[in-house]
Amino acid sequence: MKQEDIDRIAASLAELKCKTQKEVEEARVRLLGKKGEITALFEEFRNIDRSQKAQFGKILNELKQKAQARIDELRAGASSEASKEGPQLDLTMPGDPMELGSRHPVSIVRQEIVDIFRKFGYDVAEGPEIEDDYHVFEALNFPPNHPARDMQDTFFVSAGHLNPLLLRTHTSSVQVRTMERMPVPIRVICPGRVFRNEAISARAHCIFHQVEGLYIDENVTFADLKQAILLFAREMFGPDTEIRMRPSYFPFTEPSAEVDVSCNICHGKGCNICKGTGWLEILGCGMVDPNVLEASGIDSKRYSGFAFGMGLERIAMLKWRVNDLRHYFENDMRFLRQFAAAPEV
Ligand code: 2U9
Repeated sequence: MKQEDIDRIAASLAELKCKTQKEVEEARVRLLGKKGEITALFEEFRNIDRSQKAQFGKILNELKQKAQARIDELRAGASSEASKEGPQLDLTMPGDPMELGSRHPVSIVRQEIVDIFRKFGYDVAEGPEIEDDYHVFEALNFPPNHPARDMQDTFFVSAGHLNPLLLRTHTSSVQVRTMERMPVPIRVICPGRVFRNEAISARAHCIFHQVEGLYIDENVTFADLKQAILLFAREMFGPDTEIRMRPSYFPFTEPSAEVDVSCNICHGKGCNICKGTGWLEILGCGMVDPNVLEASGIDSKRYSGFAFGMGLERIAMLKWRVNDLRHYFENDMRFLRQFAAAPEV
């Protein structure tokens, strides 16, 4: 190792000039890269006599630090010199477009349903997702040992006392709270998230969304219910839509029905969406059980009402022919981007 080599490199550092970032990088490689001049001196250093190690070690480390500092200095200068040479940034170029998000299919369907019922004169009400047993079950005429009250079906937040807290299994609790607070006549729809202790599959999820509706007044009949559902179905699925009602059972309505709409894909001929029947199930409904009215302080001799409920994921599946419910919860951009045509307003 020769002192003059070290001196030569040290002197060259002061002389070193670079205009562009590329030149700085080349200089760095020439000096400090794997095969650089300073790196080579460190290789040589390994073989020098022990007696000289302390002296050369110090000199070499200083040289390396100086070289690094000079490179850093040149790098900072190169960018400003480059901008002096001419504009690197063309301010007349169009900016990067802001990426717009898109509405989730469940939100799109919820908004459509809410808009339809708003037009019919319904108000929108919301309520807590963590509810008590009274508003989810007791006030809705669920018997004490109904299976929905079981741990297998409902997520409990606190158990063991008279009125445990739980995650609501339907938005009916919001209608109960509306009945407690608002005077009759009541016309309300309640969109919201609900929770059921179910195994996740293509057709079921432990979280999903509902819109439920309630109409209470004097002389409300099953004919009013049928007409309201028919008008809704025609607004939602097209003016040629027909409905049919099948008898059903819910603790909170009597009589109760499940409603199918005519399949707007095959128009009754039978396809794989309607499984060859020509009908698609979209909601459940019924006349509010007098016990439910009375539980919330409404005189069931004077007033009657109807109620209905639908699952939004199911309606969105029919609308866009989605075959697996899990797509709605996985936030896969390839799925969500397909609904980008309708930005949130
Ligand atoms: C009150 C009184 C009655 C709401 C109703 C249904 C029928 C129904 C299901 C549809 C699919 C739930 O999402 S789903 O699993 N709902 O079939 N819901 S009547 O009845 C009420 C609600 C509140 C005070």
